[in-house]
Amino acid sequence: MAGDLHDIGKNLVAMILESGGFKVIDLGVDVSVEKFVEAARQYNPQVIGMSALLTTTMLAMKDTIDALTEAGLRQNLKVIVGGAPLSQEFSNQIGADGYASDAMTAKELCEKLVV
Ligand code: B12
Repeated sequence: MAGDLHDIGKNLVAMILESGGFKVIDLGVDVSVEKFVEAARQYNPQVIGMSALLTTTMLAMKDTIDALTEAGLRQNLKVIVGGAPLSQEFSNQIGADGYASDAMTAKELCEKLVV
């Protein structure tokens, strides 16, 4: 997320997803709302995953989901979120399609969401 430089968890999730056969496009760290929207347009992904380790940066997740909806990109797109300060409850509150607390569960979640 914007302002967040933590990437160890994000990298683990990407690695486990790739090992599970998913093609992963890693946008890196400190990813702005605009960059997520631009990437959704460019790559037309089935799932977007957002990772936040700071309580301040997790707030940008809702802004990103709202911006994706406003851009008309939300219909066939699942949004999943994760990171140490998050919870299923927070995921529900911001209108995400799923939350996972670790990389293996993130892979299982993606498998469920893309069928
Ligand atoms: C390592 C670390 C750092 C490293 C990061 C190195 C790197 N390349 O990532 C460094 C030293 C750079 C760092 C910097 C800072 N950090 Co730091 N950091 C940590 C620490 C100790 C561990 C994080 C970590 O890597 N965990 C291991 C990984 C494997 O776990 P994870 O990230 O949670 O990921 C797993 C799951 O959450 C999930 N997951 C993660 N992402 C996603 C995404 C999706 C879609 C899904 C489904 C699942 C998922 O799967 C992952 C794998 O199992 C945490 C403490 C903690 N308990 O989390 C503090 C912590 C996150 N940091 C903190 C802080 C405050 C900072 C700094 C602001 C410190 C400072 N004053 O400079 C800066 C911020 C820099 C920035 N702008 O981002 C605080 C945040 C507090 C808060 N309330 O927000 C914490 C909680 C420490 C603390 N107790 O104070 N940090």
